[in-house]
Amino acid sequence: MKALLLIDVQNDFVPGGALAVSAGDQIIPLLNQLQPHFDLVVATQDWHPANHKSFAVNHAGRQPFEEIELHGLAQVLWPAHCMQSTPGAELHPALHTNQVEAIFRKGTDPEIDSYSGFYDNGQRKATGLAAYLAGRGITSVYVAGLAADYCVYFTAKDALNEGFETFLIEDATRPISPEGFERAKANLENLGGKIISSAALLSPE
Ligand code: VGL
Ligand code: ZN
Repeated sequence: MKALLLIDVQNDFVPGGALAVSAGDQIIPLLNQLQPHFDLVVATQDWHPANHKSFAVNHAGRQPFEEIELHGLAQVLWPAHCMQSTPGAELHPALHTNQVEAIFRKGTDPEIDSYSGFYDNGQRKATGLAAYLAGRGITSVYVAGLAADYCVYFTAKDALNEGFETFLIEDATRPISPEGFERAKANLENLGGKIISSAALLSPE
């Protein structure tokens, strides 16, 4: 059984949003087209409290995109984004959600960031996504959404660790940094992940 994971397709990650990914909105029609090809569709939602420590504004004298150490982990400081119950945190209105059976929220603990849909960045707490997928009989996971070099990448990495056959749909994602995405793809392939194009799923065999 195959699951499509739609990662953080939220208003703040598209042009005009607080942490806009260049052309991030352009993948949404493809995400909609892909959904009927899967047994299960799940979404994640970055969902931060206003005092989240990944926000530069919560560190005196720090600017967005600086890197610090936070409780022993490297942390990029971000512009405040995806704050709980704000319009920026909502799933993008163009994303079809009728087939989305569950939404996993992450990044709720103010002390630790959470790029992956499976675990926080310190792998301390699980979101329950792995158990949910296993419970639904899923053996293959296809990852798409935003951003390619952060939440999509870390979700795919954890999916591999959790024993799922893992695919990253390269044209159904967009990166914050293109160089970062090139490194991420190479890492995933080294770990046994597969980088594919949506054409492999959409065109009849
Ligand atoms: C993300 C940075 C901070 C993402 C979330 O969805 O890729 N990136 N929070
Ligand atoms: Zn975030």
